Amino acid sequence: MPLKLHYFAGPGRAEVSRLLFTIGGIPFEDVTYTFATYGEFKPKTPFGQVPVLEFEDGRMLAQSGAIDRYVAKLAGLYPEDPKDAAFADMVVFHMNDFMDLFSPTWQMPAEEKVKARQDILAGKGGDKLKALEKIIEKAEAEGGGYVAGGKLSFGDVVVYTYLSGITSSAMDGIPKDLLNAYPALKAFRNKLANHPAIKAYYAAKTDDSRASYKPDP
Ligand SMILES: N[C@@H](CCC(=O)N[C@@H](CS)C(=O)NCC(=O)O)C(=O)O
Repeated sequence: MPLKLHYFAGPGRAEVSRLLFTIGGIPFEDVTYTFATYGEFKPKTPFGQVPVLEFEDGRMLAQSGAIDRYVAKLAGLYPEDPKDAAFADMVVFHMNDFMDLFSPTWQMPAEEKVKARQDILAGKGGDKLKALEKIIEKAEAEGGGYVAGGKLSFGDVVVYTYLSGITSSAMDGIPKDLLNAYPALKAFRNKLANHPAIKAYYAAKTDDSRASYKPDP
């Protein structure tokens, strides 16, 4: 029985785990909900939220950070060296901080949302992308092109997923060419998008929400 990953159909907070399973060649069941069907599953989850990873014995693991790290370990994508793991985590927490800046915008009316997101990118959000770009430039120059341990890890997959998601159709108000202002981030995202397993995964996806996850044209 494969592990079951429960979430909505869009990328959201389950996409990193989906990719880690895919890159690791680990079969899993991608159980997806609509807002209409989710209501029945919600009470079965530990915190009334998804994503949730369901084990063979029925136990449910919640919190995307815990699920991602567990799946990364299964897939051999969580660095074994504690220092490398800490540097991968550092980048992941930075990406979480970046996305958290946008949390208050989700419930805003359309016009206010667009303005708020543009303001974030002109301020703290842009600062965080610039800081990330320095890390990626250093990784390319000295770290074998990856954020930790000189090889692909869960940290890289998180950076790729968030950089792809920020310019997706789900993020109104963010210019779709945002990464043109951050050439190292653009090149890094495109490198990951061309990883054979990632590329094949998105080649099979036709939904609008995943168009920005594909390789650059
Ligand atoms: N910290 C949690 C947050 C989970 C979360 O906010 N899930 C949202 C979807 S992205 C959810 O379940 N919303 C529906 C609900 O709360 O009933 C995680 O990272 O897993």
